[in-house]
Amino acid sequence: MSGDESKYKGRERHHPRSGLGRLRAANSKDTARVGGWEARAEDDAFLERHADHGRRSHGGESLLARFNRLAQGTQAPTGEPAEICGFQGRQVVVRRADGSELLCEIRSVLKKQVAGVKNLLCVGDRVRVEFVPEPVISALEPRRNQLERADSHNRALIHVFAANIDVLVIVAALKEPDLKRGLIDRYLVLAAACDIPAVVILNKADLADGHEDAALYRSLGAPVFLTVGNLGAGDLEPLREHLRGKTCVVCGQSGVGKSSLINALHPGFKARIGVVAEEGHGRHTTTSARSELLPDGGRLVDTPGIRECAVTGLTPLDVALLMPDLAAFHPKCRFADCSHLHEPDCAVYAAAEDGQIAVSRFESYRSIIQEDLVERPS
Ligand SMILES: Nc1nc2c(ncn2[C@@H]2O[C@H](COP(=O)(O)OP(=O)(O)O)[C@@H](O)[C@H]2O)c(=O)[nH]1
Ligand SMILES: [Mg+2]
Ligand SMILES: [Zn+2]
Repeated sequence: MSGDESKYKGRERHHPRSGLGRLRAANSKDTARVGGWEARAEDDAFLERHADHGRRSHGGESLLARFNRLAQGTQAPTGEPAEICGFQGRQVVVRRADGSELLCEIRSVLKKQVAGVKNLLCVGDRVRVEFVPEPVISALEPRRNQLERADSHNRALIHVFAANIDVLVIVAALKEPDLKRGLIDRYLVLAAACDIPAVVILNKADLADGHEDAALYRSLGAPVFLTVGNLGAGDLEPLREHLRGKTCVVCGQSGVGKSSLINALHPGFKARIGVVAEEGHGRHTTTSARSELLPDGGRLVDTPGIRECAVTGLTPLDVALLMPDLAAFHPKCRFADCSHLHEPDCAVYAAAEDGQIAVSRFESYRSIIQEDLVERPS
């Protein structure tokens, strides 16, 4: 057995406290957070129910389905339709149909139903606003999808980063900083887990040849674009065409060229990007997400939570099945629940050995299982 395996088995040792204790501790931290109402308003019964269960322990119902049932249960949508584009303290910033922004309170009956997730509402949510006379969010529209993952501080809770997303835009640099294939693979797993399409942008194509990597990610079904962001060159036009009018969540390490690409794709948007970037110095924006309207009618969603790249809240089997190249070999393993780490007659391991699965992909899988899925003390 490898030392890595013993690390994985050691997950219980990292939990001096019971699941219930961890939930309570996380909750007490939550109430001190900036943006107070985003914290859950849960009760003891909820804590009891969730203490010893995994993330999807909501009676078998996905959180998306649960949110949508809740949304449909809210009163008949009579208010003005709007879209959540940010948070400010305890208030919600919504964008109205004319593009203007409005600070809203949230009707207290909605606040009470937050139990079970870290944040009920998120950027991208479609809501109804009533004026009483101050603007109040009075009803929620069902979500098409949501970008979610187990909260890194309390994995019994789900953190929803954004809703109604068309595409997760994964930006990586081929060089400076070096290409982080493990990061691309983690974002691909996240997108797959949330059933959101992803594209891979291999930027700084002027500094290194990215054709082999482009072929790898294309073979996984992701559209790939090789770009030179600072010059607006490479596959910029096909990329612009692909993203036109879409709601995009852009993710990737700092310095890979995200801002350069956004400016190249949307000249004139620059000023607003600058504003968003400036806010980043404050404490507030570390927990706050924003959605900006793009000139082509799309949305650019910046959600700080996604900068943390660890995959959480999935089982090793989930991860293997969400990686299409590994999943293709999984049924040929001797054991149906093979972790592909140490079992005999493992078809995935064999495929990685003889080059049918890329080394980087198998390495990403192993490191997700052995690093990300192992809970650390918070
Ligand atoms: N050589 C090269 N440099 C780039 C490219 N795209 C961006 N840069 C530079 O990389 C640095 C980081 O870019 P930036 O857009 O701020 O990255 P961000 O942190 O992901 O938003 C800047 O100095 C850019 O000029 C590219 O395609 N090639
Ligand atoms: Mg930037
Ligand atoms: Zn296997």
